[in-house]
Amino acid sequence: MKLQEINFDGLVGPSHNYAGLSLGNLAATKNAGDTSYPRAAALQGIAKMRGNMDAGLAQGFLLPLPRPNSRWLEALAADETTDPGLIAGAWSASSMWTANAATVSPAPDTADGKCHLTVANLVSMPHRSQEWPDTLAQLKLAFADESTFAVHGPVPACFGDEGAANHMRFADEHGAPGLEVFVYGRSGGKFPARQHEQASRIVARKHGLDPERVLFVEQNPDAIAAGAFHNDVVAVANERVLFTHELAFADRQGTYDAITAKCPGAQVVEVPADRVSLSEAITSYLFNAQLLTPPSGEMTLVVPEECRDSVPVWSWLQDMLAGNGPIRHVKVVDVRQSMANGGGPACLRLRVVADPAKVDPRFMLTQAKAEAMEGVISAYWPDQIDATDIGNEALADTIRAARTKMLDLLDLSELT
Ligand code: SUG
Repeated sequence: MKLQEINFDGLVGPSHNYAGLSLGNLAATKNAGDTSYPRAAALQGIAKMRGNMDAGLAQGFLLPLPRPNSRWLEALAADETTDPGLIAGAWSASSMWTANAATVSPAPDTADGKCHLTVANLVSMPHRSQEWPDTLAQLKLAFADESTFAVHGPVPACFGDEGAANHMRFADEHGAPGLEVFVYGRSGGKFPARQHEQASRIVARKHGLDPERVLFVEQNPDAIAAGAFHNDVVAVANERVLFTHELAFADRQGTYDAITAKCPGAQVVEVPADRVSLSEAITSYLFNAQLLTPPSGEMTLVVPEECRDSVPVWSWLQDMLAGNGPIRHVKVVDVRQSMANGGGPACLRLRVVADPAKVDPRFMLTQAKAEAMEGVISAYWPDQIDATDIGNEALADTIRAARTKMLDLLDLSELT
């Protein structure tokens, strides 16, 4: 059995819109009320997936959830007097950011030798708290092989859990036993700390991780206050490499020391604050990059276009490439529609280390399937959504019909 890293990207849903629902996510609040372009957004996402497949990497996807979410509107007893922010929540396409779908512990790390996934409860943001039941249904389908996978329900709602966005894994190679690092925030700052320490500890216990190969690390409160609402906005790991902003963790040196003690050979690529400020890191999403090992073995950082637009970030990246560090290539992708809601290349994917043959093939991407999906998107995804369109019944029908067409194409109508 060959374990590989498979990236499951969230297909951007036909209801993609900018409603400014996430306090502490500066891009989302800044762009509140702007016109969104769901068709372009979904095509940008597919292009990113295609690029990673071209590089020889295994690629999967997860589908948009039913939106507007009638079950959620019913639970809110929504009517014409209801706060528009709540109605917009029912329309949110936020499940596209699959880094928040679940936390994943690959088989080499767990006591029973299965790959464990715990769906994230996402309780910190009302519009995201409605995601988990439909996400769980999808995970149970994609990872139905019970001899390989164990899919868990969410941790208790009193502890916010935002999934893999606050989880890093270090290993000599993806299929080897790893060190799992859970990053949590402490509340009390001006923005919500979305990952609770207890949620991380519960996930680690449920997954049967060896306490000797787990770390719980606090996020720097200054990073949360600057807009790093998830740790993956300021740090990303791949195999033995940690690519991080200097100010990502509350105890910078203590965190690096603990990682290198438990994962000898770990390398820290740190970007100093005097080269790239926290604010520049958050606007450019330098760290919300995919750090990938293609078959060539040359580690590649997949960054959003916004990094090339930033003089300090681009110049730091050029200096990094000119040196002899472990990250050998930088690839730029256009995910501007997602970025405007605070979701970069890394937010859009959930990493699962597993044998691709054990995954339900309906969730695995091929170039031919990508082309067919692009056809459905081009024909049925709305071109644009203005703030005033949210709540419009005719548009709701268009959105539902578009999703149904995609489920039909992929033979996944049981997700209706
Ligand atoms: O939860 N944005 C998402 C972005 C998630 C990014 N994910 C990671 N960093 N892994 C969020 O804040 C905006 C939706 C709106 O405002 O309409 C939103 O939910």
